[in-house]
Amino acid sequence: MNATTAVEEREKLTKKALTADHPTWCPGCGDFAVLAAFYKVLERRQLPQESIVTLAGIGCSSRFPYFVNTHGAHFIHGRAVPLASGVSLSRPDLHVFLFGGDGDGFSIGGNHLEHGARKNISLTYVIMDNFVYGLTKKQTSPTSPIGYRSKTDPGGAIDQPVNPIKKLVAAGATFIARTHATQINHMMQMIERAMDHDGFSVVEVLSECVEFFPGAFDAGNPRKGGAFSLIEERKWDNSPEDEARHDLTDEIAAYRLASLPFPGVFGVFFEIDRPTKNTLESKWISEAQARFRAVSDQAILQQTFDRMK
Ligand SMILES: Cc1ncc(C[n+]2csc(CCOP(=O)(O)OP(=O)(O)O)c2C)c(N)n1
Ligand code: SF4
Ligand SMILES: [Mg+2]
Repeated sequence: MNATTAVEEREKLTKKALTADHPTWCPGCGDFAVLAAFYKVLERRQLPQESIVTLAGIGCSSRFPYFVNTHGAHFIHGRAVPLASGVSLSRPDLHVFLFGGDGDGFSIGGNHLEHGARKNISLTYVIMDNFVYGLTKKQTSPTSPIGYRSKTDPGGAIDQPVNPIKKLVAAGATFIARTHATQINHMMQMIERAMDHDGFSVVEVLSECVEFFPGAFDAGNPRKGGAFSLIEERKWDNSPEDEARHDLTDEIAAYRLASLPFPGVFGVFFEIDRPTKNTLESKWISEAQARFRAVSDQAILQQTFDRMK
């Protein structure tokens, strides 16, 4: 091997290379499994390390970027989608991953989530849903079930919770999946499929807060006597049994699956192809640049200022 080859050859991306700070989550927190699944996916995919970005808002789950040795930022509570949108639009060469909680995504960041989804920004958003505000020590979250006793609802929550899948379908997300933090292989599959989707892809992970909502997801965990029921996807193989399988492009069918009683079903609920804002905007930028090919950026700016005088 000559010196040039040695320089060009990349070192394998290992868990060791991807590990940053030691996670500060409580022992047994479901978020550890999500982090382990993410490391494994990155090891399997061998993406160039410098092309990976992990971003988050605020919350226990949003501490994720501290623990991953890639580009990253821990941003303002609920504002991770706009940050990630800017990174994704300006750097189409990067893989943008966003991590956060139910509070960050559906409460304070709910409005941003909807606009990221309808614009179909190219990014992968893993929402670690624990049905509670963990970091701030047990307030009712938008996904807390009715009756959940918390510091903000000592008599039990009274408000109808958000249904994440229905909200995402209605908002216009183009890939929506649901998994459970105790099902590591399934969680990895869902994250990989979300990564492979070009558009606003979201994976809701039921990730237990052992401190403030222990046992919340036992009903979806076979090891705790629950049922982890998978969505059977349509194969389009003209077989009679295929009729009963789930058509991923059918919004109404996704709603129907999302309406099943808790713990519901797991897998991909919805996936369609729709042009991303990334593609539409870059086309628009290159068309505009072609029109002004001979003029420098500074001259264009000056002309604009002159027109405003
Ligand atoms: C503007 C603003 N409002 C409120 C807070 C306080 N706060 C921090 S994290 C959080 C909720 C986090 O819940 P979630 O997103 O579900 O994450 P978890 O801790 O459960 O993983 C709240 C209300 C804040 N940091 N900033
Ligand atoms: S408070 Fe809950 S969500 Fe936060 S680290 Fe502890 S177990 Fe995890
Ligand atoms: Mg939470």
